[in-house]
Amino acid sequence: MFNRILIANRGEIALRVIRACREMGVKTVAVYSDVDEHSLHVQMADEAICIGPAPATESYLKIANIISAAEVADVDAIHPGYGFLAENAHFVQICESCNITFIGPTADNIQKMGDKVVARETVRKSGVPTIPGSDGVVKTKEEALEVVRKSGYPVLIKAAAGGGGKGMRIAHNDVSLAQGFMMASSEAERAFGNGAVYIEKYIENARHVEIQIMADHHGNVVQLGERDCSIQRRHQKLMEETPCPVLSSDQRRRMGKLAVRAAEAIGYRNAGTIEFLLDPTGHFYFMEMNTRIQVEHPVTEMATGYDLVKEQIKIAAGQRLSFEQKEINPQGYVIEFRINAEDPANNFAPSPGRVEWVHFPGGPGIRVDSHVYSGYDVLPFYDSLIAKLIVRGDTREEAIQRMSGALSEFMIEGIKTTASLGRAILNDALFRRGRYHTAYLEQLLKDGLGGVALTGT
Ligand code: MV4
Repeated sequence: MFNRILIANRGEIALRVIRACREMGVKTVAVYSDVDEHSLHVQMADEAICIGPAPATESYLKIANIISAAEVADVDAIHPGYGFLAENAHFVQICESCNITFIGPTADNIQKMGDKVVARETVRKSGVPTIPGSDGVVKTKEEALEVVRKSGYPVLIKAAAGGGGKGMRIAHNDVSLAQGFMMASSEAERAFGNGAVYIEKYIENARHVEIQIMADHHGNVVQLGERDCSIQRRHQKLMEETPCPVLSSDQRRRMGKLAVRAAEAIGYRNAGTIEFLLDPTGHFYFMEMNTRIQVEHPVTEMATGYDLVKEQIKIAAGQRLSFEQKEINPQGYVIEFRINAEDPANNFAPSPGRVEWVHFPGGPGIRVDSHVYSGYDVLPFYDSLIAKLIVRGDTREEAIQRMSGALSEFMIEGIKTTASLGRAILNDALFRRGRYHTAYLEQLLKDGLGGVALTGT
């Protein structure tokens, strides 16, 4: 096992990794920017090193600074958390050349899955259904028209280097296709330095269902069940749950098997997620793969009882997965709600500032992952996530009740948060029946939330 791990991140995920290391007897090294001096990850780690000024590009994203800190602190490994350098293949290569273990997938895994055209092609060849569309990159408007003659409208034009909804355009006819093709391509060129785009049939009213994967270095790949992540706003997830309320046990079994097959097809290592789009008729298709531990991983931890971050570390140290597929048995109903420092009454404008006072919920079946304390300054430079409330119940109704109670117990003064939106969703009839899809939240917001006021408090 490693002696010392550097955590190349901040906020709640840095604390999450520190907790896993502590239980494993591994020493931790935090890194922080100037403005994060008073952050909890700095306090909680065994050692902390300043890596630069506030802008992430000058600190948390600056590879040379992270590697220097790792060398100075003499760590064996780096855990990247999510975001920042977590899916940077170049960073993984540099870690390798410095003899530092990157706790995550291989550079090749990241590269392959980062190119959505390669990902789609590789996965399709292994027998996993992908969304009907172009064979690879579409180079011209004429080629785009040719693809649509077979699939029909509507279609989505997606950036090969995109993912998470960046550089996407919908087209309903030849005119919007030609226009969307040009716009998606130039937008992708500007954003990613790679203007390559591909085309998929647009699946309307679909749900986003993803499967958690873990793979060790000994050829073992397991899946730990699904998370329904359809409740999103502008491609930012707000709420996730397991099990997916509309998946039959047969569909669940098939989706799990296909996710394992996709991971095996690319020789995947460590924690990852296979995203599927589930259409209203029950068909599902591979969408993309996330090559990191995700924000919503606690949903799976609460359902399965496994510690996925500890498992990541063990795998990176060369150990075998500590559980087999046949032992994995997700139990109960888990919901996560993300609390962001944003004002839902003001178009979700960021709401940084001092937390004058905060109280977190507790009790049976409730988990809170947060780096915030009374007196903490929510900084404007980074992600607005300030807490994740995760609840588990024996039934979905119990989980909803529990989340409802947890949201009322959550009290914060000084900043605005998305907590009131959680209450509105939990009270919505469609959510309660499990009948929602990826456009649900924007629709709910437009419809005025059935009269429930969004207060920001
Ligand atoms: C789609 C789709 C419908 N059809 N692809 C959005 C983010 C990126 N992961 C891909 N996304 C979508 N791809 C086809 N062929 C609908 C979406 C989509 C979406 C997906 C998951 C969660 C929320 C979403 C919100 C809008 C669109």
